[in-house]
Amino acid sequence: MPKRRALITGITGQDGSYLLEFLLAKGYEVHGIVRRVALEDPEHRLSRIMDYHDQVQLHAASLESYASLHQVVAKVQPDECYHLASQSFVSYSFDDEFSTLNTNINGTHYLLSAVKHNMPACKVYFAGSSEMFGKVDEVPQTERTRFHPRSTYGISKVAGFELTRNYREAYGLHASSGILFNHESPRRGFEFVTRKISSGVARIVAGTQKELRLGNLDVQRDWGHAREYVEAMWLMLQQPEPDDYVVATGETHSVREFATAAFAWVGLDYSDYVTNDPVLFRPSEVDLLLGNASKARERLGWRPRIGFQELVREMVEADCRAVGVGHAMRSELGAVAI
Ligand code: NDP
Ligand code: GDR
Repeated sequence: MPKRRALITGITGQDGSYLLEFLLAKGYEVHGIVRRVALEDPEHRLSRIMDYHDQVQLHAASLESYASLHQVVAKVQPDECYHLASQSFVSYSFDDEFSTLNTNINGTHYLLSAVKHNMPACKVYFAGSSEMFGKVDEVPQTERTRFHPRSTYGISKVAGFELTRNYREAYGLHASSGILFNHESPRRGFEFVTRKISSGVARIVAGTQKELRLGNLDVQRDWGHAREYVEAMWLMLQQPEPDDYVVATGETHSVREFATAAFAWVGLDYSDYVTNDPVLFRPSEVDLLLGNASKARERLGWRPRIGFQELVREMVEADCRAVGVGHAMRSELGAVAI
C-alpha cells in the first residue's frame, strides 16, 4: 500500500515538530511548508526538526502568497493537510494587528482554496484556539460556547474557523477545526509565559539572571502537553465526517501557580524572584480558560495523560539541562522530586 502523504504548514514550530515525529512513526510520507529564509538558515530556523531533516521534504512557501501555497499543494498532492502556521503570539497581535490579520486569515483562506482546487479529497486540519472564546460566556468552554475574542489574534482564529466550516459546508471538504487550549513543552517558544518562566528559572539557578519580569499573574489557563495534542489533530482527520473539537485538560491554573510550581522544582520561592511589570499587561486580557473536551474523549477516544506538575517539571528540567545546571539542581538545591 502506498504511504499516506501529509503536508504540514508551520512544521518548524512547537506543534509542527511533534506532529512530524508522530506522523513519521505512523509511516506517513511527510512534507512541510517553510519560509524561504528557513532553508537559508537551517541551524537556527529548523532547530526543532533538525533530527528529522532527512526524513521530511521541505517546500518554500509563504502564507502571504496564494500562488506559493497553490504550487506546493499541486506538487505534493497530500492526503492530509495540517494547517498550523500562523502569527501565534497573542501579545504581538496588539503591536501589529494588520499583519496578524493578513497572515492568519488570508493564509488560511489561501490554503483552503489551494486544497479545494488541487486536491479536494485531501482532509484538512485547521488550528483553532481557545483564544476564540476570549471573554468567556460560560465555564467550562465547549464547542457550543459563544466566541468573544479579545485580540486580533483571536479574531483571526475565529475567521479561520468560519472559513474552515464554510469550505466544509459549501464545497464538501473534509475540513476540521481543533479548538485547542494552551499546550506547552520544552519546545515552546521563549516568548510564551510557561517557557519564559521555565527558562528564567534555569538561568536564575545558573546565576546568569537575577529576576523574572512577568505581566498579569492572576490569569488562568488550561495547560496541556503539546505532544498529546498533536495526536488529537490526527484523530480528527481519521473520522469519517469532519467536525470541530475542543482539546483541553479540564484543569485550570494561574500564571502564579505555574511560577510557584516551576520555582519549587528547584527549591526556590517564586516571590523572591518574580516582579510584576505593567508593560507586559495586555490591553484586553483573556482572564480564564477552562475546556471541556468530552466530545473529543467520546468521539475520538482522546484524553490527556500528562498532568500539570509533570508538564512543569519536564520544562524546568529541560531548561536546566540546557544551561548545564541539571546536576546542581538535584544535589545542591535539594529539589523536591526529579
Ligand atoms: P509556533 O509559534 O511554535 O509555530 C508557528 C509556525 O508558523 C512556525 O513554524 C512559523 O514559522 C510558522 N509561520 C508563522 N508565520 C508564517 C508565515 N507568514 N509563513 C509561513 N509560516 C509561518 O506555534 P505552535 O506550534 O505553538 O502552534 C501551532 C498553531 O496552533 C498556530 O496556528 C497557533 O496559533 C495554534 N494554536 C497553538 C496553541 C498552543 O498552545 N501552542 C493553542 C491553540 C492554537 P517560522 O519558524 O518561520 O517562524
Ligand atoms: P496565550 O499564551 O496568550 O494564552 O496564547 P501566553 O503564554 O503568551 O500567555 C498566557 C497568559 O499569561 C499572561 N502573562 C504573560 N504572557 C507572556 N507571554 N509573557 C509574560 O511575561 C506574561 N505574564 C503574564 C498573558 O497575559 C496571558 O494571559 C497561547 C498561544 O500559543 C496562542 O497561539 C494559542 O492560541 C493560545 O495559547 C491558546
